[in-house]
Amino acid sequence: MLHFWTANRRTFQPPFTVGFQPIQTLGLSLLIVRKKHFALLLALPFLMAYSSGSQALAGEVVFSDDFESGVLAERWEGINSTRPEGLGFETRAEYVHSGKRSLRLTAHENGGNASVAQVTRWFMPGYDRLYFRWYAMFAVDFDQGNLMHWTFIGGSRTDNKWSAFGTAGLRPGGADFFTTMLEPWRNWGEYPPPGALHFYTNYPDMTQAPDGNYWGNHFDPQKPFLPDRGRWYCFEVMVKLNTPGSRDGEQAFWIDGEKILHADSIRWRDSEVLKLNAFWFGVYIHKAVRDNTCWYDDLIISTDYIGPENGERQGDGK
Ligand SMILES: [Ca+2]
Repeated sequence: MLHFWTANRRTFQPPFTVGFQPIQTLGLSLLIVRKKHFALLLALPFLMAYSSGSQALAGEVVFSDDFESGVLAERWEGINSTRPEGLGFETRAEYVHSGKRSLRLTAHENGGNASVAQVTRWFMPGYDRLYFRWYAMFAVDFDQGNLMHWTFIGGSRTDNKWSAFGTAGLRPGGADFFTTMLEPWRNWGEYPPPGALHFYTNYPDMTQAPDGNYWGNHFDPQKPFLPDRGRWYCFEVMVKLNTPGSRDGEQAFWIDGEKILHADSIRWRDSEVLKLNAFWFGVYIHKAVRDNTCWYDDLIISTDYIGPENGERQGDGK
């Protein structure tokens, strides 16, 4: 059995482990998105903020979407799926978290080749710390096999929104990009689908893989969190960029208001030219032998902790 590789280059003892997984096809997908939607992206507004419902929030809302109105292209860019029916609004009540609609992403069966459904949002020039809160549910029959990608947070240059895209397998240089993804990880069959949630992260101090590439390093909580299929969860991710010249960056995630992982002492960048400025919902399956669906609802991106809608089991957000 293959196991991910534990890095030992870190100078502190974090409550998580770091490793890599060999993902070689994501960059191709990103390049396709880039070319296909470039004209559309240029036509969209610079920044749009939306109602975050009745929830009282401490921070500035950078973007929100409850998927209740309009069409996807009004608020999202990089709308991309292997089959046209692979994404859209869901109206069946059992697959809607709030109101009458949610977002459905299906990575369709593709003969064992890669399959994707995704929507992307930029917020240029960007921020130094953001919280990303959303609700999501994996289909009751979700089974990605081994490798997949899920939710992406990226940092591009403030003068080039594309610099974090098409970067799979590369080590960031400090002034070009960084990326982190919250995603389920099966650890080659150790965990039942969809798997244990962790970060898959490309940052300047990351560890090189034996094949010479820089596949995302894993940030795994010591106690794995295994979401059930067919159930809504509240997910929240925080990324705090470091001060250039210091290793004081962080990343953390919560599920249903409970903090699962908080990593610190991260160097994301060496220059202020990199900011947090890209996010996507995506289901990317590396070897798609069946259809795999996720539903999403009630996304809020804010400068401060958000927490679950009902206010129960609120984490400290720090
Ligand atoms: Ca909704």
